[in-house]
Amino acid sequence: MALLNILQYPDPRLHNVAKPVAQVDDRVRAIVADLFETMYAAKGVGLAATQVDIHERIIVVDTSEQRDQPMVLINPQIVERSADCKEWEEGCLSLPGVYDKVVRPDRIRVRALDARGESFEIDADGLLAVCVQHEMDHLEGKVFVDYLSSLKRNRIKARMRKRQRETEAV
Ligand code: K1U
Ligand code: ZN
Repeated sequence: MALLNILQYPDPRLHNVAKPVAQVDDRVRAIVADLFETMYAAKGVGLAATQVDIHERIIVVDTSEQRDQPMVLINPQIVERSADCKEWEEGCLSLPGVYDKVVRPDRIRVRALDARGESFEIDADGLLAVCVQHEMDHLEGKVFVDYLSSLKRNRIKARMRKRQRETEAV
């Protein structure tokens, strides 16, 4: 297992569109193990392969309080979404310290492959629904700040670039 580097916004690689996984094999399971290790170490509730510069459709989530309900979704697809939407304050491990409100469907049904390559479906609401949609956006090259106004996004971009310059100078 390995702790992977999380790309920081505005790294252009965060906008790559991930490719479907053709076969769930030991190579993919090794990526999944590294994603979980990286997500738990960073104290996140989710992580997409895109965020660690792997452009394949793999996400991991664990929204449980005890941090004991790991879930892997390979080639996830939303097969149903509720008409009613909800606003949540989102964060992202690729934008530490940045939080803002995003409106998304309140409930979703997702179909995906598990780590054995078997298809399953889940109904998600609350934080799990928000997190799965946020991670699926990463696979499309979309970051939550893309939902904000260009004024807000440009301010965030400038703040992140300044922070990166300061880190590099140390
Ligand atoms: O970077 C990521 O994609 C992970 C991200 C997932 C997420 C959290 C909350 C709303 C939407 C998406 C995080 O884990 S952010 C950091 C975090 O630990 C957290 C933030 C809010 C609630 C719970 C946890
Ligand atoms: Zn994120």
